Amino acid sequence: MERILVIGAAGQIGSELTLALRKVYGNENVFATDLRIGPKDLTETGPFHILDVMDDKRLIHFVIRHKITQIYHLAAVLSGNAEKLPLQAWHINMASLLNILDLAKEVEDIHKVFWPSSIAVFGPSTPKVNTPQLTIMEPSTVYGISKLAGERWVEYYNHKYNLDIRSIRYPGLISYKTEAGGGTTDYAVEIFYEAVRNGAYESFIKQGTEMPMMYMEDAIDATLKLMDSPKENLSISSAYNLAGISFTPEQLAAEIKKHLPDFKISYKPDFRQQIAESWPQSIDASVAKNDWGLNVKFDLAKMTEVMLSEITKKIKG
Ligand code: NAD
Ligand code: AKB
Repeated sequence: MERILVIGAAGQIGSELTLALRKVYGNENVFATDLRIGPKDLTETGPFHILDVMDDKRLIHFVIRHKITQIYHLAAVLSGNAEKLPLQAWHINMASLLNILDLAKEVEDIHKVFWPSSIAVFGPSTPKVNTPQLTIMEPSTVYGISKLAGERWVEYYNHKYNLDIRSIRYPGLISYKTEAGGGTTDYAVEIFYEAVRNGAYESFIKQGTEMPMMYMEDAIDATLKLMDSPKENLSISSAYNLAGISFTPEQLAAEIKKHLPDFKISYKPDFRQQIAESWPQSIDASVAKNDWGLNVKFDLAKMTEVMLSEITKKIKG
């Protein structure tokens, strides 16, 4: 029987991935943990504990006491926040991952780990269009450097200790349940809230800046598919490229206008513009498609329709 620990469960991905894992493995077998209390549907449908991933002693006690067999480690400082406190972000992102990798090495019951990487592993010298799985990687942000170093550590532990740690380079994720956690792609979530609340949005990303994105339902489906695949099908032992949809702020605004004709977008780029410009515009995910059947269902139109209708329900009741 699988017993799953989700770390960072109250965040944008964790608040949805935990519920999806509970559907598969049973509510009582999926332990949601975070530094902060999670939303009601997390705390009321299964175990929820306050746990700091940096506290390695409590972490190992928790894993042994609850007979954990799989870990999903989602806690991290994202790109925008990381630039404000680079050394702190580096420490949190790397020390937490190394805690988990070492736990997987030491505790025999743990037979699978998931840790997300990001399109932030790519940098200004990477080919921008249809970025291949294997290419130049010279990230210029502390977040990207930590994700690239993380990928190398994941591959090292997989090979050296014969472990099964799996990873995906998520693009910017778009969802309505939990607001985004301090990244560069957050504009593409904020825009929907502001469109519904005020009919207008001031974008911190400039017109013409195309970035790879994905609707959360597709990202959760991809994560479950990767984690469920037989190990022998996986040709990548670091992190898989993942691709959903690519768009610019004005393309997203035009799609929103189809539902809210008076919606207005304006532009006031900040420090995150430079981060966005260092990342790819689109990603080649053919290896993920071949190895474990990545299948994307949401295009820009379908995603916009769902986001607007769910956020309208959330805000206006
Ligand atoms: P988020 O910021 O929304 O959530 C992270 C959660 O981790 C938060 O709830 C936070 O309270 C918790 N946390 C922080 N420090 C902790 C600690 N010391 N101990 C325990 N919990 C702690 O982030 P997210 O968007 O859900 O991202 C999850 C993972 O996916 C991260 O590794 C991120 O880099 C990666 N990722 C996210 C995206 C995206 O668009 N959301 C894209 C690429 C990669
Ligand atoms: C961010 O913008 O930092 C994240 C990511 C793409 O990793 N959404």
